[in-house]
Amino acid sequence: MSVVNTRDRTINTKIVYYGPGLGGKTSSLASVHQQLDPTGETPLVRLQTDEESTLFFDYLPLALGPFDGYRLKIQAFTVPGQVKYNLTRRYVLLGVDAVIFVADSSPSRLGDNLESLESLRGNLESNGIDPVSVPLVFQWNKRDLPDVTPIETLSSRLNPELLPAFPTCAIRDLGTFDAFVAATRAMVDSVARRYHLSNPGESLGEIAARHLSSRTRST
Ligand SMILES: Nc1nc2c(ncn2[C@@H]2O[C@H](COP(=O)(O)OP(=O)(O)OP(=O)(O)O)[C@@H](O)[C@H]2O)c(=O)[nH]1
Ligand SMILES: [Mg+2]
Repeated sequence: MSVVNTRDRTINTKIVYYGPGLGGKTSSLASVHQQLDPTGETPLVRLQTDEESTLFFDYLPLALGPFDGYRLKIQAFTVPGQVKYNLTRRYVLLGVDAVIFVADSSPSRLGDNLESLESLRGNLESNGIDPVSVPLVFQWNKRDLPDVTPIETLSSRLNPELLPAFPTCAIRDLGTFDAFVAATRAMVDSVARRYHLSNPGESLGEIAARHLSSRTRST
């Protein structure tokens, strides 16, 4: 759950990458990190990996602003996608403010994507969070593979509500940053509504999205 510190005007938030094992969550966060911080000033922390798979989580802290008098801190995490690590996933989801669901576009993984999305809803509910209240953004990852599930199919099976969705190729930095900006925008708007932080004209989410985008243009 986000915390707004009105004394030092800091908004603390948490974004979690969720999705089936080996779908590209770690690669997506690494891609965003690479685009925001090419020199690696703030390292991406990878807690325990086994070959490629995440066994605990990855973690990247980000600080933005000040804008409209506020500093925005984002803690970005990935969960381990392997089915057996559900308790860890539930733990990493504690206090989440927005989720980026990384779906694997390989046709053979459609069922795993569906199962993972179901587990996301179940884990949020177990943590006392109404899944509908958490901003959700989709990545249709691995679009570079020769054989992929059509986007219309992914969309109708996983995203019938037509939430923001981005075709991505995490290993080539395609689409990952746009997905992260969309999640940040929706998250900051949602936090602003919850804490009654208003801004005349442009929404705080829009301003945060603009600040994020300018971070990559200037580097
Ligand atoms: N072709 C292709 N391969 C990708 C893409 N994104 C990730 N991969 C590869 O898929 C494998 C798994 O990627 P990870 O980012 O580790 O996947 P993950 O979702 O973090 O996996 P877990 O930690 O087990 O949940 C790696 O070999 C990546 O290089 C992509 O867009 N295209
Ligand atoms: Mg991983």
